Amino acid sequence: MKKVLTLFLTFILILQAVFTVPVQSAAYDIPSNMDWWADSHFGMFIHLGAYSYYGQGEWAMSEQNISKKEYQENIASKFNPESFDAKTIVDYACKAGMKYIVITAKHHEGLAMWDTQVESFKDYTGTKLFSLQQYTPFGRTGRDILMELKEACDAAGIKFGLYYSIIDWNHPSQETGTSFTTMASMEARANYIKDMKAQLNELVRRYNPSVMWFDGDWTYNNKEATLESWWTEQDGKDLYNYMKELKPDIIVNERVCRGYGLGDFECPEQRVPIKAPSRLWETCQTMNYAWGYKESCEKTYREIKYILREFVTAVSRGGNYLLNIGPKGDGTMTGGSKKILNNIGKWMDIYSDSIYGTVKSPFGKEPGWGVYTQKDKNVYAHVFKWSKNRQLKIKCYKNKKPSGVRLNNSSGKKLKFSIKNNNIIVKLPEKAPDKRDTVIVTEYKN
Ligand code: FHN
Repeated sequence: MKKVLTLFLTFILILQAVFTVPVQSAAYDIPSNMDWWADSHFGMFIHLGAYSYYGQGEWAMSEQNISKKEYQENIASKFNPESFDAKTIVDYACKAGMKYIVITAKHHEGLAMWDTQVESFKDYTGTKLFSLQQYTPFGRTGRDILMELKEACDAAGIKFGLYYSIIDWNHPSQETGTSFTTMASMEARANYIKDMKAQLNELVRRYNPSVMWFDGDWTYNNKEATLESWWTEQDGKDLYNYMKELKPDIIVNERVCRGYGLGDFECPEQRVPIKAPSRLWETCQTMNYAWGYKESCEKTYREIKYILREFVTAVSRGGNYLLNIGPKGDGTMTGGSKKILNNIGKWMDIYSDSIYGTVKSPFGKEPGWGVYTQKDKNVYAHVFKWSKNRQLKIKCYKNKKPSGVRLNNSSGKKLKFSIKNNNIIVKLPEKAPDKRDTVIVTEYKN
């Protein structure tokens, strides 16, 4: 009897598997602490530091060979982001449809954007802590930018994350080289790692970030190795474990030591990989070829349609998109970044259900006209190129006939279609409702 019952149940399960299509086919194994992250697909990156005051990008110190003394006396000591307005930034992020923000707590220049108490992070004279609060005129305000941003994120219901650079051009343990830092000794190395962890402890205790986004981890890649290539894969593993001890559900990127499959997600930079990584991933991107505020790049904002399509393409390949803004030295957002965020927001107001909670395209090959995303019983066709003959060929999902095809905008206009060789041939309206990306949804009943 037991055998018969088991057989019957197996038969029911098989029937279910065959006839229940399409269902949400999770593209990757998603641990529960990352559900929100994988569903949201869209976040804001903020690069803000003393380099924002200088206005020549966050690499200026290294690129222009500026000494620590010069950098700190002429640049960092004048950095005063007094017009930083967390609520405005969060409003822009939310209107654009972003669900999380990651801000630089410490970039390669070494300036801590919070009131760190870790003693070794002093300025070049060794007398003052090299932080926004202790070193810059902004300290007089008694404000805490990271806390303001965190609280604004909490109030808006979006997540808050912090960026932290492993290399540090200010810390006495390191000599600033080209894109690498040279560690002074094994003892200095051990002490720096200890102190870095103390800073991370401060950050987690104080701001309870949902994401910890590391960078500046590449010294191991230096051909002229410095002190056993000073930051190693093992250091990356230790750092990851340390972060999880501090906060078990924190999400940590792969740059605890990139290239070794560490961390919770992979981080391609300024590109959407053609072949999507085999685990969760996020690409970070600039709007204008600059991370930190760079005056000369204020004229080089990319066209919104390319940013939008890149974002959608990342999602269609199963990724997240972290789009950067580089506020000016006074902390205000640039006009160019506001415009782009507003424009993306207008598109998201109409089409965001083809983004949130979706998984990557169920079809291997991308069509010539755009890309696909998928959620539950819907397959979304993101049409970048509108065909002149008003016909669009969409693949049938699992060889099934869809129950309906419609424009995914507020009109919800049903579109006529026929099926040919496992393809849905859709009759398009004459004009694309959105030339950048019109979304057409194909729905399947079972
Ligand atoms: O060197 C940095 C750069 O300044 C910027 O912060 C980007 C953002 O991903 N990451 C580094 C290079 O990988």
